[in-house]
Amino acid sequence: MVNVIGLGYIGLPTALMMASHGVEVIGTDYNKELVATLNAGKTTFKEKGLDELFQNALNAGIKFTTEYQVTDTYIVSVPTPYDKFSKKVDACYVVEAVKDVMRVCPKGATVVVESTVSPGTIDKYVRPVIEENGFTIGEDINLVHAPERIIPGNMVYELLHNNRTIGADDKAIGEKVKTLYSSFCQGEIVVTDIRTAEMTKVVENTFRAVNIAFANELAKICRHDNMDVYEIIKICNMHPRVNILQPGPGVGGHCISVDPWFLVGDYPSLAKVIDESMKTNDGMPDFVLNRIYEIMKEKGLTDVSRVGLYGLTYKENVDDMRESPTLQLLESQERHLATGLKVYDPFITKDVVKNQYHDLDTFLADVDMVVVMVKHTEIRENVDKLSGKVVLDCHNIIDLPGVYHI
Ligand code: SAJ
Repeated sequence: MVNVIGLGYIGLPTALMMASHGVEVIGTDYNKELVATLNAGKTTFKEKGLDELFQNALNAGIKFTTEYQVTDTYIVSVPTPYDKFSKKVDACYVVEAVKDVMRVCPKGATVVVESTVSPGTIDKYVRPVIEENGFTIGEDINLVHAPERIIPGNMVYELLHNNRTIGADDKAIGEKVKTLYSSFCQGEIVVTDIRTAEMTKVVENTFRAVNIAFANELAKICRHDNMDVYEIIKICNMHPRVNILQPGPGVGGHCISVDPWFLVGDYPSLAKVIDESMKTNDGMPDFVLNRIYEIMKEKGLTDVSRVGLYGLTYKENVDDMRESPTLQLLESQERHLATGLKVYDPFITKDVVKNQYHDLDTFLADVDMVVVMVKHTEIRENVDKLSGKVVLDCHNIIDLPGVYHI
């Protein structure tokens, strides 16, 4: 039986996927409310295909509890935040979860850490926890790092089809865990050592962060001299070896806006390009705020409360607001002692910020200028409702005359 520890954005789909593919699974989370929701037959976040997967897993007998189980395999998928000052990984949740596993696990158990951690974290923080409990790693407990790779918005498909990395001290243990993941994973599964697995995960997200930063920098250069960044990227990408990403209002989520900082924190004198890239991305909400004031001036608009931000989540068609560019922009606005921007997001049904709306038409009726922060399908399907408004489109998706861009 597999005990999946942490039933959040990664742990829950992973547990459901395994259970749906014939593995006996019990999911554990310390959050009683979350466990109660799952036990009441409801999922805890919106994700394409998740409800169906949940139903399949329930039919297959998955169980949810707050208790750690006595079993032979544990998958730890708890969050790894970063310390905003030191920029280093904060492994406290992983450490606590492994400590709790050590209290119940029998000798011979395998502990798989799926949470993203910076290179060296397992050596520095996880191994000591196991050893302090009197276990010898490799003899009594097998330790494995199998970082997740799925993208919010397409998690279920990617869980099935993405290639995976498994890091283990011992090739045979790596192969054993590979067999477990092969129960559902149709991609290639590479077995390597733990430190390499730690590094690959962080490097993958850093690659994307640096490339988004490049696109954002191009947007700034093009804005400075009034060139069309989208046309330029489109033409450049016709070159066989060029593939530039898209500029946007900032980078959110719990991965690309966080993981690269681990490398900056650990290698401050070496990770220069990464450091600059992260600063560029983090500066985008402020850049958008300046654009708003610039456009308001040009259009003779004076009332900030007649300006509305469309989108609160960190990207399209998800309900996840972690590190969202809109939240960053609102914070920045408050720092400048200005408030009043209106906000709406179809995926956020609870009130989380000031001046928030829950209906597109009412929101649009109350604003003269709309800033498209997130390219949800809803706004793509309602472009006509924006005609007559001043529009700042941060994603180049609104095809109307006179639309402004970042
Ligand atoms: N973004 C841009 N321009 C782009 C692409 C993205 O500004 O061209 C922005 C998005 O709007 C969003 C942010 O970047 O705010 C991140 O979005 P994303 O869709 O690129 O990635 P995440 O954070 O949802 O998921 C990433 C994925 N990593 C990679 O693609 C290398 C996913 O595979 C990982 O599993 C996930 O991080 C994670 O959990 O680490």
